[in-house]
Amino acid sequence: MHSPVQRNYAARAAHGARGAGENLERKIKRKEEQMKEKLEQIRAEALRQIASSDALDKLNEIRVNYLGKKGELTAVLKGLKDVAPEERPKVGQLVNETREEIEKVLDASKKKMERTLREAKMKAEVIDVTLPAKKNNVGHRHPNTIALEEVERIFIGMGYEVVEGPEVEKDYYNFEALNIPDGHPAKDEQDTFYITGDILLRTQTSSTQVHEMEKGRIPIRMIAPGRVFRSDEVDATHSPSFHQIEGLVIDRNITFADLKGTLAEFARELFGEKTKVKFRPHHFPFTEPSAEMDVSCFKCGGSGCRFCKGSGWIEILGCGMVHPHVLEMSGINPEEYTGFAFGVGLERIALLKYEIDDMRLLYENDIRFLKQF
Ligand code: 2NL
Repeated sequence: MHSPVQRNYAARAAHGARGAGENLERKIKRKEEQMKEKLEQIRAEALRQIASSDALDKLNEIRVNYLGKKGELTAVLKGLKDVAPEERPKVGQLVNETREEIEKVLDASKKKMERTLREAKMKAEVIDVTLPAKKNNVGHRHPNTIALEEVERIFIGMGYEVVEGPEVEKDYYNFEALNIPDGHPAKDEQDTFYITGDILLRTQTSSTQVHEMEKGRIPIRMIAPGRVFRSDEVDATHSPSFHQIEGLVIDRNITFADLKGTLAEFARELFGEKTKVKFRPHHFPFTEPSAEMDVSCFKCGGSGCRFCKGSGWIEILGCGMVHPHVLEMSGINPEEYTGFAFGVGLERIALLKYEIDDMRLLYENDIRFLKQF
């Protein structure tokens, strides 16, 4: 079907050879020339813009401006209706050729730009595998941990079990079951962190041992290491949270000689085989008799030095025979069984063993400090 306009052209062309038609023919010819010129302009301008664009967005913008639905070439195609029908295929082909050329140059330009970008990116991200590696800062066991593992190793070697228990305890397990009744000076409420009236943060790990005694599986040979809490001001030898290792042995015929032999062996393994021990009478509510054990100074061998403050001895732990009342409260018959117990501060062992003069260093976790042990 011919559109009305096309029919018009056809009619004019038919009369082309005659007088009136000649003018029209020239007009149409000129239109064709104009379009060719226009196309050449578009081509030149597009290629110029492509050549001078330096970003992918710009190329895309050019593509839309020239080749898009509302672009320059589409506009030219719309003008085709004013071209003589027999010239239209030629002009149409010219439009297509122009489109193809712009497209080709655009694609080539895009590829080149992408390659340049990729190369720049790879260059920027290049990894020099010959560079020396960054030093990996590996952690280090804490002096407390080293000391604890040493103590555990010694007691495990003597047939002891390591038992851990809760840090939050009932008043009963921390105090009463250990023969420390209300009003006893050892149960100073100022020194204990209470959570409620009868729930507290344990002040010693004996509570774990009371739980074991209640189970009634005898003999018992155990150590109970763990964190304990006391409302102390921080200084070189105190902290509100520190660690304790308690030990407990219960069986038939356990005597003070067993206590002495065991703890002397412990001291020799921990501080060296030449280490001597001595026991001084003491008092704890939960043991009877009670004692404190000193070890001969492992620095001077006992002759007296700065380390042992000239005495030749260093206080190391508290101990004693488990009080009959303590056994009884946990359901153990004191007529049938006896036992000994001891308690030692883990930080104290670490400070002594590694000659650290301030407990606060143990809690700062400065890797430069920790690495020395
Ligand atoms: C110290 C003293 C000690 C105990 C802890 C204990 C536990 C039970 C029964 C009897 Cl279940 N006694 N523990 C005994 C004597 C001393 O610790 O000065 N610790 C740092």
